[in-house]
Amino acid sequence: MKKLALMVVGVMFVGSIVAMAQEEAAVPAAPAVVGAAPIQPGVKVKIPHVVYGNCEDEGEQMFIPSGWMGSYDAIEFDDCWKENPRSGESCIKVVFSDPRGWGGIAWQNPANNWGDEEGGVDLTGAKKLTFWARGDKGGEMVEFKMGIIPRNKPYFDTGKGSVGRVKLEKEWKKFEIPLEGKDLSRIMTGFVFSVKGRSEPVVFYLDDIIYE
Ligand SMILES: [Ca+2]
Repeated sequence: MKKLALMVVGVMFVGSIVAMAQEEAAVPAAPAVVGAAPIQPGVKVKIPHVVYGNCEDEGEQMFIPSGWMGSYDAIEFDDCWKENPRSGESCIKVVFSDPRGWGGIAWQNPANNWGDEEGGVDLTGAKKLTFWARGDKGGEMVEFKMGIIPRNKPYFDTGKGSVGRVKLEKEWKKFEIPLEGKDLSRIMTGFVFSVKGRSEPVVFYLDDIIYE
């Protein structure tokens, strides 16, 4: 069982490197090939669509924070953190404690899908992805994005967006990834963060991740 889990993590890691390399290259998407098979859309949801609000909402979640990347064993993830949530009773607390590595989590549909299985969510109509974040001390650097499954995968993300790497403050602050004009008909990875390690553990909080 443990061996299987490690194999899955290995595949995830390779997938994330490919996704990062593609993003850094910033090559414009190739024009659609005439006669290519139409893209199968994801499950249609109403907008606004809440990716995360409170841990009690878990039964309704479309996107699952299952895609652990990089130094995944240095990530602690608690989506029922009760101290100082931005809304309701809970928020997400993340601790990353590999000083030399990087780590991240992708929210996937279904869980553990890196684009090889059918899935995805149709978020057509959303104009932005908003979320709230704060750092434990202030000054934490974290990158946020969505749509990281590249087009060479059978079930790729039809659209992607990012706020880049941002500096968090000690107080809750709202961030926004603009989505107007993007094809949101099949979003496989609804939310992604990645963080580089520092000499001390990087601790930050997230709440109210919403397509609106
Ligand atoms: Ca909350």
